[in-house]
Amino acid sequence: PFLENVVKHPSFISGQFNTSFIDSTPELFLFPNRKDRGTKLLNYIGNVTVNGFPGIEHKSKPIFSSARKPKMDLTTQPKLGTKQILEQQGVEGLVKWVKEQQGVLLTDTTFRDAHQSLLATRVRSYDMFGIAKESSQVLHNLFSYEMWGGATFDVAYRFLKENPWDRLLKMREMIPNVLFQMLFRGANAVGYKNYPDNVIREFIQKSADAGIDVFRIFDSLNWIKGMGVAIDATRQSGKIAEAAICYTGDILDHTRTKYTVQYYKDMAKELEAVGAHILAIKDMAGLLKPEAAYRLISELKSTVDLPIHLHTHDTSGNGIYTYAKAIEAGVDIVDTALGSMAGLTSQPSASTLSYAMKGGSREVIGDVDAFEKISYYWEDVRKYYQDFESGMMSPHTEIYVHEMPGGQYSNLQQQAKAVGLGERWEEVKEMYSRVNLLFGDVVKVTPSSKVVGDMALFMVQNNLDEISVITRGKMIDFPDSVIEFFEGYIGQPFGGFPNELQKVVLKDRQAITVRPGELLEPVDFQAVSEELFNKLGRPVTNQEILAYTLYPKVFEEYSATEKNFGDVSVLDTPTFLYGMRLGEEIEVEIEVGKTLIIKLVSISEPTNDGNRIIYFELNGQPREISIQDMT
Ligand code: 3PY
Ligand code: ZN
Repeated sequence: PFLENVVKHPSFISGQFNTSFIDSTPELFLFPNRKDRGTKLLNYIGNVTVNGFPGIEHKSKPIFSSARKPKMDLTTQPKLGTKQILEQQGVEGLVKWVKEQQGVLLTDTTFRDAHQSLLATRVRSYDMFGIAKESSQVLHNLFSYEMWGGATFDVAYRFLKENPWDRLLKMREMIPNVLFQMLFRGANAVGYKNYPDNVIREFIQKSADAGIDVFRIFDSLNWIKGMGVAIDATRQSGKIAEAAICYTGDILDHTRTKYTVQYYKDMAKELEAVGAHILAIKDMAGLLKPEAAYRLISELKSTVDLPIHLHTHDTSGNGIYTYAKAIEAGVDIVDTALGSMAGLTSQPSASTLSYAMKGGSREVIGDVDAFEKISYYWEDVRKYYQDFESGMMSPHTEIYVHEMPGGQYSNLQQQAKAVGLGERWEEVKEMYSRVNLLFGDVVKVTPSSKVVGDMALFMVQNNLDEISVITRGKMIDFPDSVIEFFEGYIGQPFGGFPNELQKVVLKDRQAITVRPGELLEPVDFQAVSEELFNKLGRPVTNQEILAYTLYPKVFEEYSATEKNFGDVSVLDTPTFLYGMRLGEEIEVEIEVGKTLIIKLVSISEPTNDGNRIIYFELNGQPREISIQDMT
């Protein structure tokens, strides 16, 4: 272990050490406590069985049937796809190839936005790995998989207690033939606030190294200045910069004059000028109605020379119709999810769109039977996560009024429940649209949508309205995100801030009008690496340094869980979320070829100090674990 510590130490790796390195670097002698992995997992399982999992109703584990998978030979190489086009012909070659397609290309969002929008981002790597090879075999015609970024980075560490970088690396191994795409929030990276420029650059480079090919870059206020560094970093890394315009309002509603066709055309031209390889229209709330889609795509096609990639959410039920009109107008790529993970706040279904376009002049590129087969798997897996469903059962045209992004709906609902406003969800939604107007009609997408959501929760909770916010504002401590927004720390909204409200929120704070990245000191990664090394008492990777830089507290909590429970990502999802039933036996593959057999034998009544003894069998040997009952 000593040698391992030395060679993994950041100073050693960077060559910044001299002969006194060993004497002056006492951390080298901190050897990881290799507590037996089996015991750690028993602790996790015992704990979830007794105390439950946050957000899951605490009850005996339901019996789930195992997820259906298409039978196929997974040892044969999958067919070549867009990844090979990028490798062989470069970014320009790939862009040219996209433009030459007569049919419509698809991005599959099942691994990212679909579950972010339907299941509060809770789908675990385990379930993705379970179908990755099959997907690679039969979905080889996709333009890309959107499978990383957005909220998945944070949620993986925070709630799923797993490492999102491992997800990316393993998926890359299992899907070598199709481009991987991530959602990148411009200067906010995969977080909720602006980060220094060197963090943005480093994150993009490391994501590219780990397997991301297409970076969909947006700014939550459509502020192009907030996107420049990310676009440049993507180009530097040799990957595809897909710059996004976030769509809001309604271009065909002549009473809404802020976000017009001209506004979107101007933005598209600017994005082309700053180096976009592909233009995305990111309709994060599903507000782009069919006729508006036809008009917008037609206009953009004659404005820029870039392929156009359309993203929508099907909340209103109009998603397929919107795509059909966009396809008629010449859109190149659209985002869909597999049927069982599609619809409502998620993307429209790949198979539905394929059938809709059959026989026309522009068919969907892809095998509809393959979409169906892989969809069965997700239909079964989705059941594990039933407690994270939003409860939305049917199309909601009210989206055209509250304009809430699909990816936010189920998360904000969870947040509302967490602060005791579960019963007042209707009021929260209505307040969301009122806050939007109060803020001057802003683009709402992470993190600006979070600001609007936080303010809506805050106003409902404190019984505030538009007038009392201003009249009583001097006495009110507004949520931090709202203060940061009015300070200009997530960028400048189109048309500026509403002055009166800004003054009330900021009190004696000063607002900035420059790009926050110009003011933020670069992060000293060497110093962060040493800090983290000292905290964790073990060598750290560049990926961990980045995670800690973005989310210090979340990453520390994740590391503490990992220390106590080991790598819990190896557990199947029902066990991870519910623990085990009495008498149940499970198999856990902790590494290739190493499987643990775990049986839950019995659970004692609580002792005087509130602990329960859990009796397991681990590979046939009796094991006892004591767990504090916190229920
Ligand atoms: C995200 O930023 O996570 C989104 O999905 C925005 O739509
Ligand atoms: Zn989305």
